[in-house]
Amino acid sequence: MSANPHRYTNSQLADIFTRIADLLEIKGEVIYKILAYRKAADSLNSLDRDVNDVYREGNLTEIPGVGKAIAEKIDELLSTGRLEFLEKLEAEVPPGLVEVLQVPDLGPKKAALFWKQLGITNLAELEAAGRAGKLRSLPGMGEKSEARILAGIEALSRRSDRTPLGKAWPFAQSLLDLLRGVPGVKAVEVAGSLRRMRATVGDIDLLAAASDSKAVMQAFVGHPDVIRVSGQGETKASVEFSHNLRAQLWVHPPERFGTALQYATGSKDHNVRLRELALKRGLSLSDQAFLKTDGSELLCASEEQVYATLGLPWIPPELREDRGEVQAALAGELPELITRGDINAELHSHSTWSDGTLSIRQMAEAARARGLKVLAITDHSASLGVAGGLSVDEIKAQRKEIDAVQAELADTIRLLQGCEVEIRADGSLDFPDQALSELDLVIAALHVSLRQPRSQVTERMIKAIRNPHVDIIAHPTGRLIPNREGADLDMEAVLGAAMEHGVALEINAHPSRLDLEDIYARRAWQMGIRLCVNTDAHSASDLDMLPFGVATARRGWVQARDMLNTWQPEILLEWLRARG
Ligand code: DGT
Ligand code: CA
Repeated sequence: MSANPHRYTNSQLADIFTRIADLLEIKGEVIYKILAYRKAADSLNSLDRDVNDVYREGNLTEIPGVGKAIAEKIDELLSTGRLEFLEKLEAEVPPGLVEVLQVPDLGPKKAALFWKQLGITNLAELEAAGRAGKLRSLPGMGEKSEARILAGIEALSRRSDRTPLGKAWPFAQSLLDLLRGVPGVKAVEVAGSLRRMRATVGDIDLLAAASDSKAVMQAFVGHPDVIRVSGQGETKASVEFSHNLRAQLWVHPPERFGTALQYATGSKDHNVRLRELALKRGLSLSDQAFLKTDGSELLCASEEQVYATLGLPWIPPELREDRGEVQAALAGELPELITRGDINAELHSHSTWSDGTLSIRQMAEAARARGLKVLAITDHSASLGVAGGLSVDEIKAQRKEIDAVQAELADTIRLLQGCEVEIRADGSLDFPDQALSELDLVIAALHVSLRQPRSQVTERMIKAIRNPHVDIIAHPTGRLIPNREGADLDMEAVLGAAMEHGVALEINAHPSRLDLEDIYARRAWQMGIRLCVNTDAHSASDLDMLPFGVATARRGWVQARDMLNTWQPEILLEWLRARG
């Protein structure tokens, strides 16, 4: 079958629907339409197939969240390269307002207010209005919120152009698929910070093993989404895609692939350590081979051979940051890192009771289908109005539904009723102790007033940790990658309190969070603090974000035993019961 004339990647289509949702929201469209576009965007982002293939098969409406109206829009884009609906919308709502939404904590309502009251249509105009003190007198604004917006604009301009892991990873997989299909290619791998699973990456580094580099180079620079070829030699090429995404490909003969992959995976500092070890053995290690003192080369087809030549076991890429991994490897003390397969439980998820997209029953089935044995439904508490937080009465009603679904699903999965309880600005929790004590699991979280001064926000967090009903602190800093910095917590103090009160800390697996960060995860288990990794799922596909959280845990040297989610259900339940 022939390819459709206009190719879009899944994430490019998702971005278009997010843009539509943003514009509609600024316009003041009814919420369900906006949510439909956001849902379609989420779904496209987490789709495990190329949308162009699904389109050719005529199965667009089988993509979750893609109904007839959205399928027609995808059809129009893929067949014409344009979307009339979006063009009309952009004629109505200034498209520059979408970039205004990038300012931390500035939502569509505010953007609409600035536009309608002051005629502001882009970020530069917003900044000028803020500097002229024109924002403070608008309804719901004040001097403080004006200053916050200016600070937010400044933070945006400082923002690095790194790409979130959650965006780079699926795109890199699609590149790998393309390159694997090229005749003569023996192997293709991701390298660089992406293989090390850093939360953000500067670029996508790819490596191919092939005796002849021509065909694979051609396929790479000829990728339909490439907007610029920034460098091309015989064995190396660099390209740019839209959204400031850059990638480079090295091609090496198969017999040198191990050395090349090891070099390109880095990190630079890890490589420096390896070169030092090589020198001690009378070898010099380059990006291609070991060089012996007699001038002859020692080639390694696999990474294992590179490490073995240095007297080391293979070191998992997530550890290669020069944080003691080479010393540990020399001493035979590398940790046995946690894997996806160790995870039995999802302890943080949302249903339609608050802002999730699936019913409790649907969430339970989705979790079960992914091999989980325990699922905690932890909808938001009342004060998080934007997320449809639950009142104490609603929590009671929800318990009945959970019990009913549990009865239906019998022992195929164990359901827990929890709550993601808001830590209010003063550190008190949203629910009275009595209500908390009736839940199986209490997760406390910061969502609002994140910009409090360090001492205040730290004290607030510690107050929540001290509450005897709190079992887990969700996404501790509240950061959102790439746009929102987390709260300025004194992490030493927070970790100290978590240790003292036996509260577990979450590594939120969603690629826009990855919070707790790797270095604090490592510090936490060293202090004896329990960790857990949760997807914070609002949909079935969110559950598939788990590997990003597991990778962050691995970067923190976490082993299965450190993590609540790996425990057998009875042991986990016993731990929760004992905490009251
Ligand atoms: P990024 O892209 O900023 O997220 O970080 P990386 O680690 O992917 O770094 P990048 O893309 O500059 O280079 C990819 C790998 O190539 C890096 O991890 C190690 C290797 N590399 C690059 N430059 C050097 C160097 O000057 N010395 C050594 N030993 N290795 C290098
Ligand atoms: Ca890189």
